[in-house]
Amino acid sequence: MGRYLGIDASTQSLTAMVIDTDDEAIVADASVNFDAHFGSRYGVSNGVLDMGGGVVHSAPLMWVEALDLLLSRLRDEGVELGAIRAVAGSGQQHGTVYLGDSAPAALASLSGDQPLVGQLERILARPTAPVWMDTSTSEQCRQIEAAVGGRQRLLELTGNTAFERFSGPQIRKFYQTEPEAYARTRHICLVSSFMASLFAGKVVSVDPGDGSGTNLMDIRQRAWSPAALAATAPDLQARLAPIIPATQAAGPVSPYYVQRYGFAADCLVVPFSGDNPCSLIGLGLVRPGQVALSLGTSDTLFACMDAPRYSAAGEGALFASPDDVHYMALICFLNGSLAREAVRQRFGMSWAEFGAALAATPPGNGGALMLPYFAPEIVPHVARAGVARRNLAEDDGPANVRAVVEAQALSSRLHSRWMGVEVASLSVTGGASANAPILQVYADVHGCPVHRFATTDAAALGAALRAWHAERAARGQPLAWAAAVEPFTRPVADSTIQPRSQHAALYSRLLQEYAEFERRHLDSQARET
Ligand code: XUL
Repeated sequence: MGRYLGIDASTQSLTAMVIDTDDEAIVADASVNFDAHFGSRYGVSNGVLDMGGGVVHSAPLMWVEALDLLLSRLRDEGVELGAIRAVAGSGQQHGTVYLGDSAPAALASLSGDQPLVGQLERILARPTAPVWMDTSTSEQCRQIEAAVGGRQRLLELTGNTAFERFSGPQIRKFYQTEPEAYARTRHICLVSSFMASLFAGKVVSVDPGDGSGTNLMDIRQRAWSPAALAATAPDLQARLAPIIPATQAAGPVSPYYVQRYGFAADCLVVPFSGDNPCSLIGLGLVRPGQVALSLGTSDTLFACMDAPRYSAAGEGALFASPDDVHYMALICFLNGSLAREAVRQRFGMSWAEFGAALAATPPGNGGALMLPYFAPEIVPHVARAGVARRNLAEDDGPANVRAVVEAQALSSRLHSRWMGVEVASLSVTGGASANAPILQVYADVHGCPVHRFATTDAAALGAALRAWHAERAARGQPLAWAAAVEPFTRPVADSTIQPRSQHAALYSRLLQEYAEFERRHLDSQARET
């Protein structure tokens, strides 16, 4: 029986998923919501502590407590934890956890008689951990970019310009504002490597997937970059264990899990990675050209790339894939369902009527175009909300429906060009993916088949699949990535929508027109500021 555990340490909850690779099925899952269980004790709301002024932290000891609660739930539900051969995990990206001198010994001597929290409450050199929602590090971002030789240099070196939410700027701010606590810090973990360390009973290194979200990793070498480390804080190298391959097990679980929960002594711990890199695997994107689009409040595009290409215009983030070979692009379009919903509500339509309006209007919309900035946009960067229309009457419901969806599909093609990826297939997830006419527009605009993909937690699934892949390699029976992901990432049956080749030329032309319309709009906004 091949059973593997994936843990997803996200912002608001800690989730476990157990897969059975013989049955090709998810056989158990459980989740602990931080607010519900620990909100009053740790003072968190939506899993975080909003300290004002853009400072947003969370509480590592809360995650420690949540881990015991999660595992006891699985055990009490009768999940046979002894059958699990390996565990891997996914963590919210970018957050940093600061451990003091006592951490290695405390982790190594965990006793199964007591819960984790009492045994680990003194290991932190800083009680709270800044997370990805922290926006208070703009100054540090500019300083790091300047110190490595400029924005472009940091981009070439690490794959990303300095982002407020990334780990390097967080570390620099800690060093600048709390130099004594920084001096007392022995190890800096990411959320992912901290959770892996709890399982392994020793400090587990960061993997390249999450390492690439730090502004500290040389994206080509998949190793810490001495120049980026030096630009961030003194003696940082000594506080970061070397980056390790994501596909190599870090060792067996700590005896704690054997004694307390009945794990097998030889159950392996595989390095945890970031939630987005794990989702790449959980969405089945292991070949260059495979792209997924999650249609949520915002639309997020994930792509597997063969080389570390980056967007000079800041149109997305570049991470290493935890398959240890490829790279991933992550692009967030803020006006996703937000914009579709605004149009639907404006014309009082149900989603079925929205789909019908789309199906009843012609591809290309008779030349009508919309720039759907119902809220400020991330990609392309639009600072102020404002919808622009061309040849489009504001009160024409069906034409506005087509215009918003075509704009989103065209924008996703236009602003993913930097990936240099020939999009071979598009897997669409999220609420709006149930709407076939929306998928038809994406198929026609991208000129590739679009599949509907049902997923509950791609990050936890990706983690479980990574556990399987690494355990097979450790046993000398390596498994190709495509074979590992295939049984768990099949598209919804009969959901594939083919592009209609008769519209290819129309959409190539429309793409140019849309790009021009957008460029003029952005230029005029820039002139106004
Ligand atoms: C990605 C990012 C978020 C976090 C939280 O860069 O900041 O997606 O990973 O989930």
